[in-house]
Amino acid sequence: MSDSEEEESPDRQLKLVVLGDGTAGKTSLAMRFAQETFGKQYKQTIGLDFYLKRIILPGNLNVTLQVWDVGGQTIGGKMLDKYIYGAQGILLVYDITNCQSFENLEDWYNVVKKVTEESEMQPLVALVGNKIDLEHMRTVKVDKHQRFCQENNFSSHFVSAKTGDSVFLCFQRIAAEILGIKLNKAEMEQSQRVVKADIVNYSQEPVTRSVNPPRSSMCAVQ
Ligand SMILES: Nc1nc2c(ncn2[C@@H]2O[C@H](COP(=O)(O)OP(=O)(O)OP(=O)(O)O)[C@@H](O)[C@H]2O)c(=O)[nH]1
Ligand SMILES: [Mg+2]
Repeated sequence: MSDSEEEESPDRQLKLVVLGDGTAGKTSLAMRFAQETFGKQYKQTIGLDFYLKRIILPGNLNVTLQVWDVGGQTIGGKMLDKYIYGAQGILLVYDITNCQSFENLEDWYNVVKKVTEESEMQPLVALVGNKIDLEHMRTVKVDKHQRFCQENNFSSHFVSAKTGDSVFLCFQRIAAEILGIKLNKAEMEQSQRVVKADIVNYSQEPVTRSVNPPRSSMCAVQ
């Protein structure tokens, strides 16, 4: 028996970089995805954190996702370019109840464009509206989100790191898209069901925000 019959194909590795303002929920999203946990207490990310998660895509393809969770305060800092460099996927995350966090994604995206303009491989960029459990407090209209996606060819996602709603699906879709794999409806529904089964009684308390003062005055209440 030859070795090749026994060997599994090696895992594909993808570098995904999660960007966006402080308190948008980047760490919560990464932790929900990689560890299936959520903490209500805000703990600011200083610099960078990493998470690893192995997923299986259709065709029995093992993919290890390296999630680079970048602190919201790194914008304007020297290290941000280095964090973004070599990413196959960028998640631009905002809080649907905080329109400033949406408006400021323009600045984050400008840094991404600057870092990747010279490189041959362009990363997939995903726009992720987080905190959809707080739909009643939404200030960023879905229209605005869709327009931003269409104008820049982003893939579009709405999630709740708190309840887990669509979190696995979001990462799965991004990985599949990067690797050129088409997910069928049944596969997408399946991953949504897996996550929904985890949902337990989280109370809906408003989140306090104390960081990221406005960088633009475009943020009118909708
Ligand atoms: N209701 C609700 N709260 C959330 C959700 N995601 C995150 N939060 C809360 O929002 C706050 C900020 O979340 P973090 O994940 O720490 O935010 P961050 O984007 O990593 O912030 P920085 O590390 O400063 O860049 C915390 O209190 C979280 O519990 C969500 O989906 N729904
Ligand atoms: Mg964080």
